[in-house]
Amino acid sequence: MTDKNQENKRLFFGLDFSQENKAQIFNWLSHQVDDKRKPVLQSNLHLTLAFLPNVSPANELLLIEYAKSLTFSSFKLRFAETGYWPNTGIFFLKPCELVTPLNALATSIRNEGERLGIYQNPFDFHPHVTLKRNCKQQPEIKKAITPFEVEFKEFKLFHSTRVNSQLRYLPITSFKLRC
Ligand code: 2AM
Repeated sequence: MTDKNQENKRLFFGLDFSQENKAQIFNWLSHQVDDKRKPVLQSNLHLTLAFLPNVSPANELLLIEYAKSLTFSSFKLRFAETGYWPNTGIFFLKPCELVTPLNALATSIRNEGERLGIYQNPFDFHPHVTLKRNCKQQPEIKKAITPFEVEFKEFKLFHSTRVNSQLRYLPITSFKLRC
């Protein structure tokens, strides 16, 4: 029998939203955005810091130790704008500005993933919250989202996996940011 814990995993570090923020985003998405494509699962809403595919159990432990050792400060992000990438069809929500601690946090984890030989991301860090994928054109927005601000006091390591054939992002561990 295969031990699931011993298999390589598709992981990523990310920022999670409260249930309240997820419901707020989803409510706006369901009522004010006109597009045939289904949105991502409400519970899956997050902002990716570093994508780490095919991680061995040994490397997972090293990543957790590394994340625990980080001492970045908490930060606030304001969300009011959306965007669309035609090449991937991703429709997303994005923070209004790239704040320094967010960039520093994402850069150090991405660098560590690279140093461990897990993944070298060919793209710069573009913070975004994916709302829909595979949109053939930019979804029509009937009414802009009511701007909101979130203070992020922690980041998480997620396991991207299928549960009952549905893609789910399951938090493995949380790491505190300095208040
Ligand atoms: P996303 O950030 O655009 O939503 C788990 O798969 C997460 O990692 C998803 O949030 C996903 O996209 C992001 N992701 C998937 N493949 C990626 C890749 N090749 N490079 C960077 N991020 C990726």
